[in-house]
Amino acid sequence: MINSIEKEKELAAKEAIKFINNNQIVGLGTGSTAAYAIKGIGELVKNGLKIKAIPTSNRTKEMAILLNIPLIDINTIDSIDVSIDGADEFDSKLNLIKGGGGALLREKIVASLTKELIIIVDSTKKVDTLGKFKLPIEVIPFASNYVLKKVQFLNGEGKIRMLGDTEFITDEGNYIIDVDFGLISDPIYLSSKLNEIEGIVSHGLFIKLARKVIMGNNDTTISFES
Ligand code: ABF
Repeated sequence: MINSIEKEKELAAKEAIKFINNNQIVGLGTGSTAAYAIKGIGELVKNGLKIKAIPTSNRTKEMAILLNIPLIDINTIDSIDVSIDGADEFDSKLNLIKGGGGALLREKIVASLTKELIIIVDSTKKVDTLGKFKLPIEVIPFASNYVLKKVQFLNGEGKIRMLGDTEFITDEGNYIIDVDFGLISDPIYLSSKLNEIEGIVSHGLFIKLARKVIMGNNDTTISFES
């Protein structure tokens, strides 16, 4: 028996893949909600949908290969038509916190190239103010301690994400620092300050990137548009 949260993820994913059309370039997100969308896209491809996909992580790439979804190298294209991805939090302005899955760098690059970024979530992800979820920040290992100190000046308390006894390593070979900034009243300001810190490769504040959020809500979905 699939639980209600998983059902909400599945409903959101099913709704999102309706926006994919033939001959499009499609960004494939990372995480458990995005996985439902990738499975659905695999079915559409099996039934004749012609797309080229760009995965946002190695694990998404592996899933796409297993589902025979044709892939294309991101460095051979100028834009992406539609991308479907998950999120950890979203607010009323469709600003997001992403990166709980550790794929935020490639996700943000794909999102930045995407004309129509569709975010799919269950109902636990909607918040009035971002920040309950600690903000993931991708840093080069050489700068991890330096960045931990710099974020303290922004009232953030960070910890290097571990996997067992060693640091979690991203697909690009970097570390993730998860930072508790408390509730983030001005995500645009915080994003701009983080962008100034040397050694930060990317952070999980996705500002003005999402065009649509489709949220599973009990046995239906609700769509939010920017
Ligand atoms: C990914 O999906 C991440 O950016 C985000 O952290 C995660 C959410 O995972 P899930 O859909 O499993 O809740 O895009």
